[in-house]
Amino acid sequence: MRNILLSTAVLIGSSFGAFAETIEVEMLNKNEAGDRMVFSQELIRAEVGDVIRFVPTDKSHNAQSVKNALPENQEAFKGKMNGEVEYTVTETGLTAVICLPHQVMGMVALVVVGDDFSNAEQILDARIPGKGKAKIEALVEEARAAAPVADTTADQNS
Ligand SMILES: [Cu+2]
Repeated sequence: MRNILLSTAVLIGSSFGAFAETIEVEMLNKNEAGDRMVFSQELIRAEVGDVIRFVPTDKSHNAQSVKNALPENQEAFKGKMNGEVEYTVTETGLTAVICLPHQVMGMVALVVVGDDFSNAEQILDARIPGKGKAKIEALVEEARAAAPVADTTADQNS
């Protein structure tokens, strides 16, 4: 089993040409801009193989995925209140992340992997209440706007 895991890791590493990273995201009562109840990063760019670690810097928060708002075959996650939790990225696509008690106040984040927006509609249809919904919509839009446009002229010019 261990060998299988190791070779899978090698395959992932070689096909994406980068070392897996750990990305730390803090759960905060207030960020530097003065926004209350927020994740320190709201648009989280990651690659397959990366680990996103949600850290309870302030109390009374958690981090978890939302039903039907993550890539197919990607394992969901749910951190405990005041608990650190890691989300290991295995699939490309979008993942909505919420803090359960504060999603209504907009404490949400969007994980973007591989500039794959194929599940954007599911993310936008996910059941997220209050300001969380509007922020997820804004984050999807922001991520899309910043995504590199497929360069169809590359072959012709070379
Ligand atoms: Cu919270």
